Amino acid sequence: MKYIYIALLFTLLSSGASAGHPLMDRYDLDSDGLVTAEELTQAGCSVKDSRFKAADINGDGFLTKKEFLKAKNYLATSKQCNNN
Ligand SMILES: [Ca+2]
Ligand SMILES: [Ca+2]
Repeated sequence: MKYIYIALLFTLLSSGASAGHPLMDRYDLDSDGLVTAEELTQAGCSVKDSRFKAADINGDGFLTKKEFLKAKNYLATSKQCNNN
């Protein structure tokens, strides 16, 4: 049993991507560690383009965990996302 936990922990640590924040896990649908506007839409959020762009600090079209968590209060609120 112990080995299963160790193996699981190792898998989580080595995959690295979305391991970390429950909100990231919810919206990072493909678990690549980045949240796109498309993923937010698929997760049930209505995301205004301007808001996503404001959140995407380096303008690469993806939100890193840092960018996403900074912007979550205006990007992924219960008002905008119907899955909360
Ligand atoms: Ca993703
Ligand atoms: Ca970005």
